[in-house]
Amino acid sequence: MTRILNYIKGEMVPPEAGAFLPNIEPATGAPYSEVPDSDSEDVERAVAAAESAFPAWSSAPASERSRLLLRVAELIEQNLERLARAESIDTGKPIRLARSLDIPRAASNFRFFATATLHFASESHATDLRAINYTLRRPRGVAGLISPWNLPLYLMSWKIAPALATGNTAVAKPSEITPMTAYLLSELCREAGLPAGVLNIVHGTGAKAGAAITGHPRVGTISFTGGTKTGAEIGRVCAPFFKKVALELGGKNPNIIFADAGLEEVIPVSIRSSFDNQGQICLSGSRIFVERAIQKEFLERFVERAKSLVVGDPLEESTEQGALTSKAQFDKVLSYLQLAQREGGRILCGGEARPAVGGRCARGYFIRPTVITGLPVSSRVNQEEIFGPVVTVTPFDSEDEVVAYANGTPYGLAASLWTQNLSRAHRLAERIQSGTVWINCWMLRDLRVPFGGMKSSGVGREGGLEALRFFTEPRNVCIHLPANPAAGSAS
Ligand code: TXE
Repeated sequence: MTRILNYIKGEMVPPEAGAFLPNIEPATGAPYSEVPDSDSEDVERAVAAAESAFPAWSSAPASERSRLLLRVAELIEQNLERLARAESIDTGKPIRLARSLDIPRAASNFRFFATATLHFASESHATDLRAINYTLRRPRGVAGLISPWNLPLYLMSWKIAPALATGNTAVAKPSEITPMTAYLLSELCREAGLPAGVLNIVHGTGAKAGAAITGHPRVGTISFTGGTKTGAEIGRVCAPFFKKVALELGGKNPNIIFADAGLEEVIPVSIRSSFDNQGQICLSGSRIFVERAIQKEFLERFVERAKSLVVGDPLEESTEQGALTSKAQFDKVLSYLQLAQREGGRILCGGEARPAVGGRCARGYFIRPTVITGLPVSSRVNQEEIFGPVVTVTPFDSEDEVVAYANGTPYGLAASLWTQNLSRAHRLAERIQSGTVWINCWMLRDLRVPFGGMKSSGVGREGGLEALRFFTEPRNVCIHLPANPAAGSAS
């Protein structure tokens, strides 16, 4: 059984206390590797390593940092198949998705920030003829990077790449539920020749290793992606230290479909926004609102397509829906399916656990794509993040009504809007409280755009310049320009 190791000061090391946790393959429900159960001792060593690497790394030419990060990107691409297979086994996601989305995106993250930093510039402000101000942007020191289990390498690299590119060093903690690709990444970083201590990866639980990072007085920058409740706890821990914190949290995203949208396009994209990665994407459109005139036709076509999705062994090429990533998540989603019935919902398809995925997957955490109607927008199922292959469909009659529905949850991460009416699209994009609004598309990502949530979906933005700014400290330098004495005497 593979024993995952921590990556500290350039070395692969076991946790100091020697404790490991089982790592479960969600498609089978069986342990298949072991992950370090690291504690504050391990985090202390990682922080010390990151601190001692900081002076050289932060003062190295940007082109040198860029070269090394581009090398990591290349190695990810060269190891695409191995990483995709590891991600699929660890998370339960279809290998096809890991191969086409997760791993290529991890390489793109490194490539993007390795080059973005070469073009990063800061502002200058001329104060009449009296002074020139310029903004000096310097790396902040040791960054703590904590990522979740739904898109493990994709989201971890989205934090590591900008932190390192701007000259910070880092202590990263992947989710204990999906540690494998972060472990493989640490080996690739060694192969790329990343100097010791620049990146350290400490594995373990949130309560122990995670809390040791967020509570560490010398880790001044924290970037976290995960659940809203955990985000609140991290905010509470970081506040007394005045840490710079970015929190990317949950979503309960509306997918709004007007009658003038062409269903030919709406249906396949809405299937993806509902069920890709078993609905375990913070951007999933889990609340579908359909204009009443087309509700019947939409439901017929959408449910037929949802029923036809191939649920199966994530390692099979034909599989479209794999397993949920953990037993805890599986139980959570099932509890919401029961709640939906208690709240008066009608389950049009799915709703059951463990469909006929036999063989080695007979004990895996599978749930069929589920479509529910008839629930009030105020129901718990429509208010709380389920994070599984479950969507609700609700009719609406007017723009005002659907805007109220869209904004009527504590979340504000992403929204999709389908219409051919351009004025309406702009009007609603402005009114919907959401960090991202997609018009006639979903998850069309550009790495340069600001990414993050409003309300309980988080604080701060990642992506492009926002990330480069987050990981640097702006300092204003004001140079006084005294009047020219020679000019004065001449007059
Ligand atoms: O995530 P956690 P959980 C949502 C989703 C899911 C729910 C709970 O609804 O059902 O959150 O998932 C680390 N200090 N999302 O509990 O706890 C943890 O080890 C420091 C949405 O599994 O948020 C892991 O590395 N770190 C989401 C990371 O936080 C702590 C993706 C995320 O785990 C910590 C995942 C602590 N006190 C879940 N406690 C999204 N936005 O995409 C935990 N961690």
